[in-house]
Amino acid sequence: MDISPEKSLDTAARIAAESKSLVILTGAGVSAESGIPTFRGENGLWKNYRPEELATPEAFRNHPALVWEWYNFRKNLISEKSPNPAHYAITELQHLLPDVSLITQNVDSLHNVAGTINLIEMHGNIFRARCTNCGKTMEYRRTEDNSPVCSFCYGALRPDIVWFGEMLDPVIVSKIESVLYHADTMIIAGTSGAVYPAAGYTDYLLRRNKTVIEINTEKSGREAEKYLMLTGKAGDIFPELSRKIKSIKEKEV
Ligand code: BJW
Repeated sequence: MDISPEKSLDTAARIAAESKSLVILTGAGVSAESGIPTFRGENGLWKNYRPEELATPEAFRNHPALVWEWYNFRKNLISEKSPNPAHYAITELQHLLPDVSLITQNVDSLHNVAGTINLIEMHGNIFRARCTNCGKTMEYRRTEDNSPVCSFCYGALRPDIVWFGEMLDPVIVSKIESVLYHADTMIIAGTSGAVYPAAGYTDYLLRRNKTVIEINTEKSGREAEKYLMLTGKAGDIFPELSRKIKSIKEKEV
């Protein structure tokens, strides 16, 4: 049976309001309404740039200046952007519900700027760099230099981003595992589910009979008893969800 979008939102709000431990997984679609391009799709970054030429350790080994040029371009673009209503509504959910963790694949820092806590940036952060020699990580906002070096050991710096073929930081992995293990509900938003390991998290929860609510402008086509699709923009749906949860909580007291 097809239920109306409004009914789905009511159902999602009721489920989230009852959640003891909610995990939210976000992707590039959540920052799209801030004016940051997604990776895949019509206007996606990968339409004009090949991932293997820019987002792999081999690319950096072979053409470090080209890779830095691309990251400097994106840093300049991102630093002019602000969080949108989806980012703020997620922070609001953390005030309404007992336990809300956020795992983001985004590297743009916008969840941070919106004040979200319990935040796991699984693919790194574009405003950080890591030394390829001594391994130190540091905040790195400069965008002028296409061959920056470490101020401690003069080794070459690289963006502190997880590229294709690279393992995630084991500390981050164990935090993610713990959050996913304890969650009774997951909201997955603005991600195509094309990249692992994040793409496997939905099934991990569904296999354990937990509820998954997806927010995306495109229907996923996924079918499962405890899976609910909310089709639309994250910047419209998250604030509406938050309003509905607030009203449920107010009626409870
Ligand atoms: C909206 C919207 C709006 C739009 N509102 N929605 C298992 C099987 C096969 C392969 C692998 C596997 N395990 C690992 C791999 C290899 C690889 C991988 O997954 N490859 C796939 C392509 C198949 N994974 C890795 O290499 C990972 N490492 C790893 O697992 O190590 C162990 C290992 C290695 C090798 C082999 C086996 C094991 C690391 C992945 C790192 C990904 N890094 C990137 C690039 C960083 C570069 C940078 O940012 O500068 O991270 S890839 C890129 O994709 C970026 C994103 O975080 C990530 C996910 O993209 P996302 O967020 O989903 O964006 P889009 O554009 O795809 O989707 C946007 C969505 O939003 C769409 O659905 C829209 O409809 C929607 N939308 N507007 C709501 N307003």
